[in-house]
This record gives sequence, structure tokens and C-alpha cells, in this order.
Amino acid sequence: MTTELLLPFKLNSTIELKNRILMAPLTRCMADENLVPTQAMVEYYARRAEAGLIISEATIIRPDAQGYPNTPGLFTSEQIQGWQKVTDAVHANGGKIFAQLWHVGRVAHPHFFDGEVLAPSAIGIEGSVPRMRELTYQTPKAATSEDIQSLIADYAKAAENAVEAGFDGVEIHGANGYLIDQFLHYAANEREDEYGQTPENMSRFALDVVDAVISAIGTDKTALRLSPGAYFNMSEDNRDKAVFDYLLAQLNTRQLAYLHGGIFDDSMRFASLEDMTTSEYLRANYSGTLVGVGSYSFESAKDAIEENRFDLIAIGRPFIANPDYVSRISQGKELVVYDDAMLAELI
Ligand code: FNR
Ligand code: 8K6
Repeated sequence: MTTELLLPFKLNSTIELKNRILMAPLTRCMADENLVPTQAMVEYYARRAEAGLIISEATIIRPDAQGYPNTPGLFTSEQIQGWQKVTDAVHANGGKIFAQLWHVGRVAHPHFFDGEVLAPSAIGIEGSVPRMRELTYQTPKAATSEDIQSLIADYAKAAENAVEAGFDGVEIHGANGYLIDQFLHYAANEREDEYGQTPENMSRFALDVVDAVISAIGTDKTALRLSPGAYFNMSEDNRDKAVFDYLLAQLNTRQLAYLHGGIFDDSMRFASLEDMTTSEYLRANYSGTLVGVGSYSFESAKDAIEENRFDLIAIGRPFIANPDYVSRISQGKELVVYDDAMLAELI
């Protein structure tokens, strides 16, 4: 079967992907007690090297970034060495892999680290850590200017660590209600300094992180995920669109490796985005390489790319169920249907 989806795509002058299918970042909570990738994770990623690009599960940049059990890190030498085994195995199988850099902000829980929960403002979320009902979320501390500068520096350091660990680049996790996204939405950001109140100020943290990572590892290796529509741990606000309009205009001047929408179902329309879907809104406002995602099948992704609605597709749950996703769809073979029960082990 020949289709553009299965042909090579140049992200930029230094990175060429062998096809347009990305494995979406998928948290699996399977790292060891020191948040080091295990041998089972090495094999799990190596089995998926047929993807044009694997994006790693979200990987925390420092201890207070953690909100779920056993999520891997990229801040100790042991973690860097653990990831080196993953990237070596993916490369040995002819694949490429980016690390997704993560700080959960107010979704963190001090059960996992010593210290405070940091966020743009002291606005908590309801509920508790998934599958750990006794760990209810706390009201975070509004980050001080010094906290913000140290967070930015730690994203850059984690990006350097990723390159040291052999990753081909990084995707900054700016989506899904976590730290960077919290700065971008009025529901979580009530700051009165240069990081709040206006679209320009609310975009500043995201842009500072992007620029610090670009300075550390170069623009060709730097990508970003954004969720312009608030949908996860966050409420929608019609003022948010102006923030993303501003942010995307700024990102258009930066030549990122790609921009990736964060959404579970890209047919969902957002009132706060004038009734557009995530990919429609990003395509209309962002001029660089765009990755679509969210409940796509091979067929619907093929149509979307032929219709120029985005350039690359990220596939999540089907990749959990089918390590050989790319072979199966290229050969027209049936896919194993994803089930949440599959999250219990790494196949
Ligand atoms: C996710 N998703 C996700 N997103 C992200 O940016 N970082 C992450 O670590 C995770 N983790 C994660 C775990 C699990 C179990 C699921 C199901 C999803 C979201 C994921 O990248 C993707 O956007 C969605 O799964 C939608 O794509 P599919 O699954 O419909 O192809
Ligand atoms: C987004 C990161 C979540 C990390 C937790 C991993 C385990 C949760 C598995 C549940 C998968 C179901 C996906 C549906 C979530 C809907 C969110 C809007």
C-alpha cells in the first residue's frame, strides 16, 4: 500500500523520519523506584522502532514534577544511563526517539518528593492521584520569580540530559493541564506579574522554556505539545483563545521541529476556540510542521494528511495494543483492539 503516510518526511535539515507515523507519548508508570527506565521498557520501545518517530512517555524534569507513580525522570545520572539503553535499542532497530519533558505543576503530589507543589497560582484541583485515592490534591504554592527561573533552567538541563542519553530531540509537554498549560489558561493563572493577566504575559513561561531548550540543544531538536482547548483538569474560558493566538504567532518565528496538538479525540469542538477542533485551530494559526492526534485510524489519518489538515499523525492507544502497528497497517492486516486492561503490562 503506497500512501504519503508511509513515505519519508524531513522535519528539518538534520532530522528525516522514515514515515509520517509518530508513536504518541504514553505514560505507563513502569519505571523503577528511582524513576529509571527498566529492561522491559527498553524492549517495549525497541519493538516500536518502525514508527517514523517515537515520543517517549512523559518524563519528569525534576522531583517536584511528579504526580503519578513510577514515571521516569531525566535528572539523575542513573536515569540518563537507563534512557541510554532505550535510545540505543531504538536506534539499533532503525528508529528515532524524542523525550517528552514533563512537569505536572499543580497536579504534583508531595507523596512522591520532598517539597512544595508549584503552580502559576494557588488554585488547586479537585480529586486525588489516579488509583491512589488517599492522595488528594493540595492547593499549590504560587511560584515566585526565582521558582520560575529555576523551572526554566531545569527544562533546559533536562533537554541537555536527553541529548546526552541519546535522544534525537525533545518534545516539551505544554499540554493537558500540566505546568506549562496552567500558565496558558485563565482558570489556572491569576498572576499579577509579567507571567499573568495578558496574552503576552501568560505566554511568557512557555516561550521562556522553549527558548531555553532551543539554546541548550538547538531548534532542530526542539518540539512542543499544546492543548489550546482546556479539557483535562482545567475549565474552558473564552479568553484563552487570545493567549494561544499570541503564543502561536510567536512560535511561528522559531522553526521548531514540530508542534503537536494534545487531545484524546480530535473531532471534539471547543466553544472557547470558536467551535474549532484542536487541529483546525492549530492549522489556522501555526505555519510550521503540525502533528495531528486524537482517535485517528490509519484511514482517517491518511485522509487528513491528504487534505493537508496536518503533516504528521501521532498514534497512541493503537500503539499500546500493536507494537507492530506500522507493519500491520502497511500490510493491510487487522489491528488488535486497544483495551484499558492492556495498561497493566508492557507488551
Ligand atoms: C496518554 N496521553 C499522553 N499525552 C502526553 O502528552 N503525555 C503522556 O505521557 C500521555 N500519557 C498517556 C497515557 C495513556 C495510557 C493514554 C491513553 C494517553 C495522550 C496520548 O498521547 C494521545 O494524545 C491520546 O491517547 C490520543 O491518541 P489516540 O490514543 O486516540 O491515538
Ligand atoms: C495524561 C496522562 C495520564 C497518566 C495516567 C496513566 C494511566 C491512566 C490510564 C487511563 C487511560 C484512559 C484515557 C482516558 C483519559 C481521558 C482524559 C481526558
